[in-house]
Amino acid sequence: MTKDRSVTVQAEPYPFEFIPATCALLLIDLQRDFLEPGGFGEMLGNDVSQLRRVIEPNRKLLAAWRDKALPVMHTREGHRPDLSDLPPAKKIRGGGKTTIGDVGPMGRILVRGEAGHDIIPELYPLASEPVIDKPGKGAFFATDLHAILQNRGITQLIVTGVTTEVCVNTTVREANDRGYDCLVPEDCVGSYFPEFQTMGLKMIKAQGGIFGWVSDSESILAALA
Ligand code: TIU
Repeated sequence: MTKDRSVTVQAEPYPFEFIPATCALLLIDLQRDFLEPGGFGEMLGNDVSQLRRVIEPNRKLLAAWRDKALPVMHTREGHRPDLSDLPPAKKIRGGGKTTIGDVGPMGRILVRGEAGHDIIPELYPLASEPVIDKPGKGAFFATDLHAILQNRGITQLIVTGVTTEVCVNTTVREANDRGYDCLVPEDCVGSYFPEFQTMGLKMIKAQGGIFGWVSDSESILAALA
């Protein structure tokens, strides 16, 4: 592989062509609060085991990106310890007894610096990989992600992480509106709800790829080899 030459991945609705040097692997919210028991995801009533199947394919994709010194970025959903960036509507949403900012089993829920807010050890960022702390579901809202991508000349994204229909979908839509091509490997994104996993992926690739492309990690690794 030559980093500056285009490679082609089998994808839907049609093959995805990308230049590795300017295509970032963007891992969305692979945080303990979402993937481990006792966190925010479980508090919302979800079965976290549904998400854990994404860890191994993400690990392989991440290893390939690192091996070839291609751009990698991570995001985390969460808020300042004083909760000044937490909209009151988000704080009370769901009507539960314990909400964002309250103390849970892995520290204060979705608060920066707390154990549950951090990225799972299996996919932990290297010091050289930017980590974008985001207060919303989309990775572009109220963050410097767009500036970082532009400064590095990145125009295409492989978007992975959780959850498919919430933070991944929102981020892909935001990226698409800003002119990025997005490819989503279906085995690297997860939902607590099987039907949302299916529909969340269909929405991306429908209508000729209205928001992007869908493929899988094996196809991407094969293209890079
Ligand atoms: N990261 C992300 O998707 N945040 C969520 O709150 N997702 C849910 O599915 N709840």
